[in-house]
Amino acid sequence: MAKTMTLTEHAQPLRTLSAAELETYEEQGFVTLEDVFPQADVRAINDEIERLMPEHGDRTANRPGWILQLGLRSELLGGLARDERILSLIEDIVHPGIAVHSAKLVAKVPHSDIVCHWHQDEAFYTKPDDPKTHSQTRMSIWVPLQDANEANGCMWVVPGSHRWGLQDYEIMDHGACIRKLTPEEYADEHAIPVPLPAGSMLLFHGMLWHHSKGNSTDHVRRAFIVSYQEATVLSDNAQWKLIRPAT
Ligand SMILES: O=C(O)CCC(=O)C(=O)O
Repeated sequence: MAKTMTLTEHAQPLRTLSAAELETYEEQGFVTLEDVFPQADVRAINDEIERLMPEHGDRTANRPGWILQLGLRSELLGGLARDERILSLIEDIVHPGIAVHSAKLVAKVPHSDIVCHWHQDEAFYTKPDDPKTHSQTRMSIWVPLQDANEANGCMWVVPGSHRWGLQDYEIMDHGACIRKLTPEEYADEHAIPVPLPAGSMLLFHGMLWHHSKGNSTDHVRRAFIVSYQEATVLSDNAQWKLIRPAT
């Protein structure tokens, strides 16, 4: 019989963003937090991903090892997207109410030169002509499931770029994130890497310019990424899930 995996009970009281962390998020467009999930949870999540991979793992050239619609494929990982440890950290950013926009596993297989091009998540989420897709608070959390560093393809960001609005992009035929920002050279010049230990968290604004490079190591680099938006945005995205109603 398949073993049922569970996550650890979360600590009480739940952690919220400090005033300084919230200020960093507002000014820089991102903030990092260490030790959000204990290593026992990171192991349980990786075990669940191994279980899902044969059936649901992406085998395309651009996104090997990714799993889209992750929250819908696993009770454990759907529950993780609704985990109070995450919600209490984002509730001062995402309001009124909280809804999931999407949840997925993003991966860098060993010895891969597949980049995730410079992009803004909003370029994928907002349809300019459809007000139902316009969110004021949309943001993502990115939780590395292995220590992420420059060698295995950690995230890179351009601090403050969330303030500059939606940028022009071109559609690429290769790479994991195909809506590539056209100010790419500017991004490369002003970017900083965001290395993070497994179980920590990068919280970032839907407009923040970000990307990741290849993985030159012998081991996979995975991350659980969930995008949230205020519950009043009635997206027609099939994955849209209300977590906390707007009160
Ligand atoms: O994990 C990565 O390499 C980047 C993923 C990403 O930026 C995204 O899916 O929007």
